[in-house]
Amino acid sequence: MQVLQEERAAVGIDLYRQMVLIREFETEAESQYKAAHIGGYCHLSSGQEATNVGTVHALEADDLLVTGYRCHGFALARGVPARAAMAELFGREGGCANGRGGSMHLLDVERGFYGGWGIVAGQLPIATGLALGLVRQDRPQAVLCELGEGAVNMGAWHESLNLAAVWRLPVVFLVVNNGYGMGTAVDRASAEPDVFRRAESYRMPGERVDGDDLDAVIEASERLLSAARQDRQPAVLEAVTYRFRGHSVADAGLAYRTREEIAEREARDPISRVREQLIAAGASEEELDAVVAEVEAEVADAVAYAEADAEPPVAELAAGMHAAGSDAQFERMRPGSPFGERELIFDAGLGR
Ligand SMILES: Cc1ncc(C[n+]2csc(CCOP(=O)(O)OP(=O)(O)O)c2C)c(N)n1
Repeated sequence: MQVLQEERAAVGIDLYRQMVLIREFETEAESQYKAAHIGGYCHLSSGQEATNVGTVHALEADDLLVTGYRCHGFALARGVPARAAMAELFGREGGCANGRGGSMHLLDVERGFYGGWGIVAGQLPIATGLALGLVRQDRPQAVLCELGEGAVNMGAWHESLNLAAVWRLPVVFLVVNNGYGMGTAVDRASAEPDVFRRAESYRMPGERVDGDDLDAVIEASERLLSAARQDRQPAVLEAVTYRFRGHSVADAGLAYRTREEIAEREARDPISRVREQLIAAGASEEELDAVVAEVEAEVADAVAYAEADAEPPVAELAAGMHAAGSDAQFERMRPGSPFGERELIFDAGLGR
């Protein structure tokens, strides 16, 4: 395992810990949902952990992350505490969105995680706008925007990639291709099922990576994110992976795929793959078992925390939903205001 050899054993073990945390968290979330302790929808990332952890590992501390609704794994990899994530699933005050978002809308702005969005492709214009914001503030960071392969036929995909390319915005569009958008296989929904090739239409680099190969995910993500930071080069990264569970906890996931297909993919579990690599590189079974035990305790603690936490008071339901308006905001938008086009980013964007 490259990470293990090139960096330090501790890094490889930490990445393994994160992957195990995501799996344990999701397994527990499924039970809690089935016990009706979690409301709304609940989409699990089990099977996709190498993509979650590898892409987020490639982010710098000040980079920004935006995802779709299958967001628990990305949030945990970005460092959102398991307690805050579980409490959010439970709709509690101590949740990372103060109980207002739920499973699909995890949020942690301090860690540069701008959500968790429930509308398919709704996160793309937000990520593109964040990237524009970075440029206008002269900040040398990048945005990583996750979406499912089912989102690439939405208008927001075309509009966002087009603007990202025209304005040279520092954003990497990470398409997590887990084979199915709900129950529809990618080649039944997409005229070009090789999703990474779509980047060509916008004259930006597009790459496909084995999303279950942690090293490969880290390598491609680091390279594309550095090009975004250094040259404002937007890109598409398609990570091919598989979701072990149904579309959401409410879906058994068996109506549109066979048990054999699922078993075949589970046999190539990305977590076992990393574990084998760590053992081959010198880690001991006991050491890795201890990591699993620690994570199990962490997830049990997160559930206990969420159960004990209070629900947000109904009277404060709308707190944090709307920013306070200001007249100045509208003044700036008046026709002929000094906020004319020359103030926008076009000079900076096209001059390069
Ligand atoms: C605009 C919009 N249309 C439809 C839906 C219902 N919906 C929720 S998830 C989903 C499938 C998306 O699949 P994909 O983008 O591949 O992501 P995955 O679930 O595989 O992570 C659909 C159609 C929605 N949330 N938003």
